[in-house]
Amino acid sequence: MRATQHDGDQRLSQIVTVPTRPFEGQAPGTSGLRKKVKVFQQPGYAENFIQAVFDVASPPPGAILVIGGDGRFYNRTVIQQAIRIAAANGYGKVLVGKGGILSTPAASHVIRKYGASGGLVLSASHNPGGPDEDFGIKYNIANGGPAPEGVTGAIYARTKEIELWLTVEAEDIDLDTLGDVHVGGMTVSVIDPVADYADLMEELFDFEAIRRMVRLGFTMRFDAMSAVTGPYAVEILLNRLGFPAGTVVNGVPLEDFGGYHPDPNLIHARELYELMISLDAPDLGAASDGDGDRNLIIGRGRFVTPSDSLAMLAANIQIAPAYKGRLAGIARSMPTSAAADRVAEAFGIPCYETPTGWKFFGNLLDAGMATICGEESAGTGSDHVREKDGLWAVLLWLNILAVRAISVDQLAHEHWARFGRNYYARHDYEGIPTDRANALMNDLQARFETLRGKQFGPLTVNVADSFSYTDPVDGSVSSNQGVRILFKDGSRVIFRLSGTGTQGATLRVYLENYVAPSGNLDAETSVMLAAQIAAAEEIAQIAKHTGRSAPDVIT
Ligand code: VG1
Ligand code: CO
Repeated sequence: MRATQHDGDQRLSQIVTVPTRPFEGQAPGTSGLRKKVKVFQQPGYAENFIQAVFDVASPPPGAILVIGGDGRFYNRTVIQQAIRIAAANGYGKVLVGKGGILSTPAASHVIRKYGASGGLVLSASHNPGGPDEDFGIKYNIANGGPAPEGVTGAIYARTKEIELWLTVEAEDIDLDTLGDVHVGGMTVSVIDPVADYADLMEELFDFEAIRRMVRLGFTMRFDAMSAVTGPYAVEILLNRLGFPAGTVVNGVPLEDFGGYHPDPNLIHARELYELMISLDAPDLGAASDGDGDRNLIIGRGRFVTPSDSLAMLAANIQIAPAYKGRLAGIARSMPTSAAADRVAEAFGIPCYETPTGWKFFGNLLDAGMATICGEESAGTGSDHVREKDGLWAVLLWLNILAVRAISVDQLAHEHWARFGRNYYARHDYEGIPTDRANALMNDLQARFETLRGKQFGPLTVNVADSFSYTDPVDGSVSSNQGVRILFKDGSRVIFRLSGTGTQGATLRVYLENYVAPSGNLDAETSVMLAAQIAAAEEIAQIAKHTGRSAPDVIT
């Protein structure tokens, strides 16, 4: 594993120092550095960032680095650059997925399994791909999870003062052939991107119970959205679980995702949704995003919101073999509905509320304080890796349905009848001029005092503040994580600006209204949220600030 002395000499002799100047705006956002491909194509842009990552990571000699991406346009180019820069920066070994492919959760697993010091995950996730679309680079640390804010902050600081990057003179490697090659003094292993991950899934879940359910006629459609999960879904759902061909659609990863947004929600996975509410609906419909860490769950005639999915999975997770008797705690991001809190309360376990972004779950998972985590944006995961995991969530649903022999719709109704229902929606206003979005948020922040006690239709403001989080493990504080308007009746509206967009600003408005088990559990979401929607407009003056009268996307 370690570079030999001889290799070391060879490496030193081949190192090339390239002078450079800082690029502006290389601050990692909610999930890594995301920009248009054209921005990444500027000479030195990706190299600067990768060098800044390695400067901060300062790998011990011989360290292992994992590299993989979601297969989008420009993935292969950056992988070749990253391999050479890694060789010049003293890494002993790079593990790279064949074809440059590694889903985000698979990359997390590979980092953990092979004791890597970290990894580069090349993805802009749910953002569209192609020469005129988006690319991204994220650094994950040795626990397999996204670098925490202390590290991303240091990387950003480094990009502002960088003067040179290191590389080696070497040809591109063949990414499509499994096996070892050498670059400088470093070994590059091209690995099967699917096998380790599929094995892990088989350890966690009762595959035999799912196979039996399939034999008894359970049907499913999984839409891989022409993104990275295709090969994983084919191996796991078809080869290992026995679902028939045709179960996985859009299963071949494409560099531009077929021109669509690989975002598994009711807008971008419209076709799946329409199938699921039709007479021909299979028992389960599911989809995943560009890099395979999100999941969409739709039962026959029943869409499950991601917030509800987290709560329902938490309530049933101990059915899966790997989680039997070990649900230590639940964690959710602040804008995610409080449905999971009610499960935690009933089970007598803690529920943690973190800022948006998976990096905030890492410490809780490492410390064994949380077993399952989730976000309203279709991310669910557990302590099996340190990323959210789309197929994992689908398999946990399958395991639960197989053992309990009930439908998604039945499970949802049973859950609401016990815990009540958190009606929930997110309204996104995309591509707003940044100064206008900032003005809206600043106006809100300036009015916290006057908002308290004020009435908006049937709602009275109880709390108006800016969410701040103190990590219970390392004590680090993250402030300014979204504006919260909590009403006296327990409903709420949250405002925050997206940290993953690449064009202008995206305003996200999160709306939630809780109904107890004795209330109306089968109403239309938009009706149940009408008062909160009206209050959000009145409080934030969205139309005045943005010139928009309606959101672009409702999820
Ligand atoms: C969005 C989601 C957030 C998620 C992040 C990365 O961030 O809201 O919950 O963790 O995307 O997901 P933002 O800052 O745009 O709201 V992924 O699947 O795009 O890596
Ligand atoms: Co993603």
